[in-house]
Amino acid sequence: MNAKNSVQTKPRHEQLGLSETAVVDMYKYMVLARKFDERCLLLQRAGKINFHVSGIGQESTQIAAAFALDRERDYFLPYYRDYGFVLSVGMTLKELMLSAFAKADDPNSGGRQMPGHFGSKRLRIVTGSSPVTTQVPHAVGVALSAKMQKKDIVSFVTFGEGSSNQGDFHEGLNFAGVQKLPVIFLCENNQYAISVPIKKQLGGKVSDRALGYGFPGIRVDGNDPLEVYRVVKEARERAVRGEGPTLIEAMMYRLSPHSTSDNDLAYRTKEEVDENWKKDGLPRMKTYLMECGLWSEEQEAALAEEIKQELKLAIDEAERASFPNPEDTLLHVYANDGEGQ
Ligand SMILES: Cc1ncc(C[n+]2csc(CCOP(=O)(O)OP(=O)(O)O)c2C)c(N)n1
Ligand SMILES: [Mg+2]
Repeated sequence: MNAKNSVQTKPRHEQLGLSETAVVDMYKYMVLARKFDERCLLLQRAGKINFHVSGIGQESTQIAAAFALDRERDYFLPYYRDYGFVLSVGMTLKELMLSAFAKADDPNSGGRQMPGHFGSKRLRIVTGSSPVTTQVPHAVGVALSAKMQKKDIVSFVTFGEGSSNQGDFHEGLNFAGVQKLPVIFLCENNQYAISVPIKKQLGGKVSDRALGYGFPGIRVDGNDPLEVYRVVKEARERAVRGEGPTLIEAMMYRLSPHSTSDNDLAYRTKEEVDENWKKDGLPRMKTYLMECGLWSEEQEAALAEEIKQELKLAIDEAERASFPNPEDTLLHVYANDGEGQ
């Protein structure tokens, strides 16, 4: 990612129609998501929260995608590593911490699902479930509804490359292709499905599968937020023009273990992980912004301090909040008054 292709040309974000504020905001969300994630790993090790599934290494794609969508109107079906995405569409640190601490006021599930199982009526984040890939046909259903109601919105769904081998993926993509639905399928290919490396998961490219369903499939460097932004923006424009779905495969690397219950060095080497840290999108974006004169070390330090304070506040509030009542266990499981509020 170079700031300028040549002396004469405009910086890349300007070529893409991104304002200076927007491109700086993208980076701020990248740092916010990273710091949130690192803190959750520490909170889990300290015994304060039970479990965390990290999105470290995937933030560049998640945040760029959010910026390319209509964050006020589109529908979102993110998966469990998408902290960067949900923060970018308006979920607050406090809401995420209430979820991490499994508290009653967690807007995602009232503290009843694992953290990372996002859901927010306010933010049009459709609630997800633990069986991977179920969100894909759900997203297709949302897109069908948008088409029937002639709304110029899209449904956006993410999933891992391991999940792209589930039947739900193929059924969802086929139906979306037949009906030319306004849906964007984003595969966050982090090269592992728990302990199974990409070589043992896929004989070809995930993006090539789109051909069989009759719509474009694009592979992109997931550590290059401006490129991801470009591709998702184009996919959105196609979708609202009525030209149907797009499958995007963003290449990245899962820099953390699968979850806090996993020891990744049982199946991959430290050298391999270290090698992939060199491709991390965060320092790349920082360098880009500095080359454009939009960012400085002073701003970096101020941002880090600001996030530290915000995290402290969110953690204090989440720690003090109440756990769900045991008698509310079946709330939202069976139909009852007041559901879906
Ligand atoms: C249907 C189903 N099968 C298995 C699992 C257990 N499981 C949870 S995450 C995961 C790996 C998914 O890999 P991938 O789709 O590449 O996503 P990643 O975790 O790498 O982001 C598996 C097998 C599950 N949750 N649901
Ligand atoms: Mg994966």
